[in-house]
Amino acid sequence: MTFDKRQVVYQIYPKSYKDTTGNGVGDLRGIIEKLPYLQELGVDVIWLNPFYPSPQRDNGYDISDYTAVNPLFGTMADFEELTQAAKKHGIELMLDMVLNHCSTEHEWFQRALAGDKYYQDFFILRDQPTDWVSKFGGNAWAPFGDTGLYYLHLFDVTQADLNWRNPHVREEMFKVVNFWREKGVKGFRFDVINLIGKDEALEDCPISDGKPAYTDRPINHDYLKMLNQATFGQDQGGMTVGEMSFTTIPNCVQYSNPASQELDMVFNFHHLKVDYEDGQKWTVKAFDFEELKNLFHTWGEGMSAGNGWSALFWNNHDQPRALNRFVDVKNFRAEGATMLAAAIHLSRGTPYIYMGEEIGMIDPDFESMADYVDVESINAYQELLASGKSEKEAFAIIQTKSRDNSRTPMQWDGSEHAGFTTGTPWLKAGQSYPEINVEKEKSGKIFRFYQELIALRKNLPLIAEGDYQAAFQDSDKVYAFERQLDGQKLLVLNNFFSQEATIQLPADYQTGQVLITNYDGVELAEHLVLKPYQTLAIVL
Ligand code: TEU
Repeated sequence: MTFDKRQVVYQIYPKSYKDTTGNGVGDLRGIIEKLPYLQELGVDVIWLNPFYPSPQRDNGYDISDYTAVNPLFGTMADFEELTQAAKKHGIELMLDMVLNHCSTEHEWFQRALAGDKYYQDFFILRDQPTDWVSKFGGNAWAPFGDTGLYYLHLFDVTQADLNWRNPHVREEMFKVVNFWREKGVKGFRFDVINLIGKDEALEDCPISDGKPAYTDRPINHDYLKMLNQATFGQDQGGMTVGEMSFTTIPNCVQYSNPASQELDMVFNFHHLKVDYEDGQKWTVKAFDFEELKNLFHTWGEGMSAGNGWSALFWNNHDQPRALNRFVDVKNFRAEGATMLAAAIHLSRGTPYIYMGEEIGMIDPDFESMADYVDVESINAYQELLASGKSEKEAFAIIQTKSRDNSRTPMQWDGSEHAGFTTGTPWLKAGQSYPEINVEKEKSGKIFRFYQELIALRKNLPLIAEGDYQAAFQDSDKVYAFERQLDGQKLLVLNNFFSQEATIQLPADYQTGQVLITNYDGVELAEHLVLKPYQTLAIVL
């Protein structure tokens, strides 16, 4: 059975959600405590970022033991309790599987380093490095002890890429997934899963091609089919999503079309690069609306036509808050937050909400580099200085782009550290917490709007299942699309600007019914004026 398209996923960064022990780090019991809150919101699945034993060099994406709980976050008994308690609240868990690489502290790497040939074949070792660049800066190859060989690390030097060509590695990875399946887990998010299939002969990256030489290799699809068959493919229900780095529509159709028996859905990141100067992350640029609109349309239509399925999202633990990127947050925070929400929750795909998004959380306004913890940000700052930027310029870029922007503690109330911990938080809370927090939002508009959107998807098959078509493609302010199912139609209009925008509404929609909007007193008319950041959905 395929996954349930009415479902909505909520992402929790456990380290920053709720601390029940006072050690400044969020924990599994903190998530148990907040289950009633999540049920009230109406979400069906919670995706937990890695909570396994790890030196935390990349906040848990550097795993040293795949089948245990890091004592920082609690115990296996806490995890089992969380799974049971979540079910009682109608919520399933989705676990993060980091199968492309493991920590260099993992036993496999340690044994390999000590000379064990069996485990050396678990890693990608070469005597000649390629020119590949690590995503966290510098060359992607590091000396493998004193052997004269180099091991591949596409991420941090402490995250060694695993050799999926080795059947023993694949078996180990399948065992990991099955371990968690046996604990009752049916949801899996696979980290950078389109990077696991490396070519036999590794080659330098062609400079002209924006797509690295190790992404979406044909063999990657074979590995996903094997993973599916050996693990979650045997489950009823459940949900799987793959994180795809630098990917393409044809590949994503193949990854997620049910006929391929690979994954249920895919994340891609193209829409979150529309504020990159020349495709470079560590730059500051206003977002390009044309590019965003065109990307949404090409992906929406391409995935619809190919019967693929996308995970829809604005925020995650690797991205600065969308409100700071796409909205005049000083003047229109609530309008912008609700518009952004509708633009994906009414679209074709499965919506993901990143913790705090449902209360309109924003970037934290850190004042010094000392406030940042993220390895990527710290490396990038050094590289920016080395490239000739002044400290002030480099810091301004980190402030805008750092992954820590979304990793700050969840803002529960106006008390110290946003009600996240009674101790000292591992990462400072954002300065906005006295104003922006769950308690205050009870009388606000954003949380309620999310509740409505989640309920609509459950009640209207048109939203969950309908196909996707671009609408008003020429508009320079409004991102609009149509959904269709069995003769029923929905038009969704989203004004992405702080100025009004006019739309010539087709005759049939003038007499349609307003399904949802974020402003009061809407009258449908031929010349429809959308207010700043207005979203308006009309159903026929
Ligand atoms: O991220 C994959 C990835 O490609 C990142 O480089 C992402 O694009 C970047 O962080 C944005 O700046 C996944 C995880 O989500 C991330 O947290 C991990 O650090 C990374 O894999 C390595 O496991």
